[in-house]
Amino acid sequence: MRFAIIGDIHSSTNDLAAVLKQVEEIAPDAKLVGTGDLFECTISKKNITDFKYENLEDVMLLPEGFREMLTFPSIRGNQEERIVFITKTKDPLRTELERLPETMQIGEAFVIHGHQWHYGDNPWQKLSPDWKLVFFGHTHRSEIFRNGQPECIRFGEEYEVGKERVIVNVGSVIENREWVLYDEDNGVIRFMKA
Ligand SMILES: [Mn+2]
Repeated sequence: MRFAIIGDIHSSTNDLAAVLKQVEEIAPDAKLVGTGDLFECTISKKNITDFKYENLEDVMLLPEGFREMLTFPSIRGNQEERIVFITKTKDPLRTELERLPETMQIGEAFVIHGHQWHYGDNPWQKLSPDWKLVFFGHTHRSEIFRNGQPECIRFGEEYEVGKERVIVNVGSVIENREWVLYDEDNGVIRFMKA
């Protein structure tokens, strides 16, 4: 099976449309998987108090037609966590966000947003040793680490996965229009940019 791994969309309709179009052209069979931060929270981290908002529109960007484009399963990012934390409403969207899992397994690989470790930490420090292949996002920068060593990113080229420990940052949809195609059967990934 092939997976198109996309995340850090931050409510950007145009960027998501461009990426989905490229996925459809290059890998129409691929299963879409989200790495979190689908939505943009408009209340910054430093402005969080005990106050609970009752309207989701007051704390997040919900452009027209955007939600309809989110047809794929996703884990949660720090944006979704913040939106849930600062709101109190029966809006079904809040319940949906609250229920997004923290991690997901796709084939042999694991998906996690990446805000769980502090900036500057080695991302693999806090990961289970059983997680040999990990996809994450959060920093909006495409990266690959093989046995802890960073490698140069070349878009469109294949990287072997499945033998050593490989940790992959899939980049961001917002602004960069980056995503990763994971071909489970052939044990390769490809960094993509629409
Ligand atoms: Mn994030």
